[in-house]
Parts: sequence; structure tokens; C-alpha cells
Amino acid sequence: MPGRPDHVTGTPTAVVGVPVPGLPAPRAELRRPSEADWQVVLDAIGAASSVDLVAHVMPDGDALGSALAVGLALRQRGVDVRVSFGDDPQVVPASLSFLPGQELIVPVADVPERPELMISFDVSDARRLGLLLDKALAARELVVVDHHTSNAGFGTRSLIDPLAPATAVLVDELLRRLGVPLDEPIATCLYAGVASDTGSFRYSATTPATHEFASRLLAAGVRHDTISRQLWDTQSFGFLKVLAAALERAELEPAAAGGRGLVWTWVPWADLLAHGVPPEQIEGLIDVVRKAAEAEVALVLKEDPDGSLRGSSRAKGAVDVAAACGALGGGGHAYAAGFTSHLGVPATVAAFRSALDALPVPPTD
Ligand SMILES: [Mn+2]
Repeated sequence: MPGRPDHVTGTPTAVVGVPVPGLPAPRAELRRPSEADWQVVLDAIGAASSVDLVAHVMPDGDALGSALAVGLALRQRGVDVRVSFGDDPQVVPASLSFLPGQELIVPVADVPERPELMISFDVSDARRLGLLLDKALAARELVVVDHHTSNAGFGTRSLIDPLAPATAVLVDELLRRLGVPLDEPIATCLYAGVASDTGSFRYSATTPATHEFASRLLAAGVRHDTISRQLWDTQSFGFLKVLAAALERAELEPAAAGGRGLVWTWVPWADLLAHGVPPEQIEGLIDVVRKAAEAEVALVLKEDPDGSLRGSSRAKGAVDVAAACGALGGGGHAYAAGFTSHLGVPATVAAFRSALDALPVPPTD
């Protein structure tokens, strides 16, 4: 979520952690994985000779870092393992180019039609599997490892913990149970996940346990300084130009969200073409737009070549943007969520505004 997280993605993300006053509690049917849930997944992994690990489309550090960490661990154990995500073209964002284990990544075509065991990471909704959806649904076992509150559990097995600040935290537990030690490459993948989704340990879902996790990762040799520079502080000059145009286009609507304010902008596909910026590089734009103090809610609409719009939204704690995005067919976390729209910019913003208006908003004081 915030960070590069995406869309829902991913999102860096301030994640739903402890219940926030005024926000709905995590859905009742969501419960943290039980011992039995873990055991079933460990048994499935132990029995599989071939495993496919998949991240969501336009993967962020949490999705791809989690998949690659498990990929490296299973390769050590001699398992035939592949990592993939359902984009075409399939591009690893430049901000994640430091991730170890990328030799495990294969195109969608190289994933078996009927995988023996597929495990998805940070995929909040089956549609976020993109081109891998059919293969995932055909898998003999599909294990969903995730931390999105909105995840209804679309696999045959789930390890979903809505209180985890990142999917990488669940992967850490999985590796511990598999008896795989945190070496430097695996720790680097997990650090990318937890740093992305906590905004470098700034968001509210960050707990003492999150810092303890980071401590173990640094002890394993993670270069947090170089990772942070790549994750947060490196962009192309073309991105700066796209950012400038998007900020010029930004609108502030103080009356929206029950008077708490909405700031929004959008990025036409033509801007990306003009400046040679690949779409995955603008995932962090929302983190600039959401700085506006006058707005509780921020929204960035990113146009794709087919004219559809990917919406990323963020809130500061008073409004549940997962619910607002859910009204537009998306989802995510209370603080960070997304959706896809085919309505065009004005109608999409109007629909989002209406969804915000339908939410309970606590009084400002
Ligand atoms: Mn995540």
C-alpha cells in the first residue's frame, strides 16, 4: 500500500490493524489462521512435488517479496517451484529490481494449466490474479496467503490474517514452521514486504512485533539503507514530469467525505507515453497526493491503454476507503484501497464521492 502498494493494493498500506474508533471492526467471518489451518498448508506443501507461487497483478513489494521468499525457501528444499504474476507484459517494477530470486519468475504461459499446488500472496480478490485466474481456479489446491480485510477467501485453503501489517509477516511464520532459516536473500524479500506495507514502519498497523521482525531481518544481513533508497527515493525524471502534471490537475473538495475533504487527481495514459513512464512507476503517486492536510481522503485515477481507470485511495483514519472502493467493485484496507472503473473520470469521481457520502463519518470534533 502506501508506498508503492498499489492499488489495493498493496498496497503499502496502512493496514487495518487494531480497530479504529468510528471504523467498522474487521469482518466477523475473518479470523486469524488456526493451528489446524497452518498444519493443512504445511501438509500440502510437504506433499507437493511442484509448487506455483503467485503475486497479484502489478505486484508491490509485499506481494512479490512474499512470493519470492517462499520460492527461495522451497528451492532450497529441492521443490520444483515457479513464481509468477498475471500481467502481460510481465514487468517487475524498477523499485523492486533488488529483490533476490527473480530467476524463479516465469511468464503466465509457463505456469501449468492445472497446477498441483498454487499459493497466492497478497491477492485480496481472485480478479487480482489477472491472467492467472483460470489456472488458479483449476489448481488442485489453491492456498490464499493474505492480510486484506476484504479478502473473502477464494482458494481451497486460506491463511488470512487481517491483523498482520503485511503478507510478509505471514510468510515469516510459514517459513518458521517449515524450518527454513532467514538467510540474507530471503530476509531481503521479506523486508521489502513489511517495509512497503508499513510505509517504512510508519503506519498504524506497525506493532512492537513488527519491529522485532525487522530486527531479525536486519540481523540476517538485510541492507535496509539501499533497499529504502530503491523503494522510496528513486524515480525517473519522466516520473517527475508525470507527477507535476498530476499535481497541477489535482482538485480539493472540502465538502466531500462528510466535510472531511477529498483530494483527487488523475493520470492520462498519454502522459505516461509522453514521458516514457511505465504504469507500475506511478503507484507511489497517491503517497504525494495524500499529503494534503485539508483532505481526509485521497484518490488517484490512473488510465490504462484501454481507457479503464485504476483507482487508488487512502484515508487517514476517519473513513473506511475499503468500503468506498467496495461500492465501486474494489476493496482493500480501511486506510488504503482500490478499484477499477470503466466510467471515465468525471463519472468515476462522482461515484466515489457518492460512496463516501454513504459511509458513516464521525463528527470532526
Ligand atoms: Mn500487502
